[in-house]
Amino acid sequence: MEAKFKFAQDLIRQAAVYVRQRMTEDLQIEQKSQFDDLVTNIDKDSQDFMVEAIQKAYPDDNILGEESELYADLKDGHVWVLDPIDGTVNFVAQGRDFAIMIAYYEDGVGQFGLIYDVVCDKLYSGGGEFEVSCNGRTLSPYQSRPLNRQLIGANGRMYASNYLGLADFASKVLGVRVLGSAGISMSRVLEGQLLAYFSAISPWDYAAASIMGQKLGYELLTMTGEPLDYESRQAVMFIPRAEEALIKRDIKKG
Ligand code: 2AM
Ligand code: CA
Repeated sequence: MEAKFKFAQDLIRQAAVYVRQRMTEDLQIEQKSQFDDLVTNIDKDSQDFMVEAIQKAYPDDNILGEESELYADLKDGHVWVLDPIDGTVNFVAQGRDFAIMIAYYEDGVGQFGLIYDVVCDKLYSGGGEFEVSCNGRTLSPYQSRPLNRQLIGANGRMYASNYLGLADFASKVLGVRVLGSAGISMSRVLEGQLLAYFSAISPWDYAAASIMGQKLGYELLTMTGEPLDYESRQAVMFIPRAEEALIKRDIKKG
């Protein structure tokens, strides 16, 4: 696994160099499911770049990627889960606060995850048999603090509509941050800077953070408290296991 983990770290750094080099080009922007669900030519090219490298190095492995027809079942053997740009709206509108993400599974068991904050040059990686670190600095497991001394991250629309009582819960914490990238938000949770993250996201948006979080005392559940299906887009919460009962008391069952 060591060699694969090293391969993934090298690959994500190369993909970041590739994206950074091309960021100044005129982007070709397309709308997917709705006006705020975007994809650019760089999302697609960055995914192709990673797919090509994985297929060359590991021809028998499967791929689940956001921007192509490569939709392997996450439980089907050796599977690479790719999000070539997480936070595409940030990428397009701000040129910052977007991430590249890779997760690797064997028979449905997460082996390691990587989140690369491209503009800040911060690589979060680890999980499974590997320590979770950011640019070589080991991250500590969650340490409990009072809720009213912590921030949460959330999807702006879900917060604004008080989805399942999210805004009510948010009134008990120090504040809400809407960062626009699931990967960057969840990396802040892993750092202990955000207590939790609430959003409606897909496997490629949460796989890497979920694997790393397991190691540091976090878990990813649907907002109604069930395990995820690892297939569709779902309303999820990425929370410390130690605060699960407290959070579930406030986030209402659907
Ligand atoms: P993406 O940029 O890879 O699509 C924005 O709130 C966060 O939610 C981003 O991490 C975004 O990932 C994710 N997201 C998932 N599905 C989305 C959708 N249909 N529309 C907008 N953002 C989506
Ligand atoms: Ca994406």
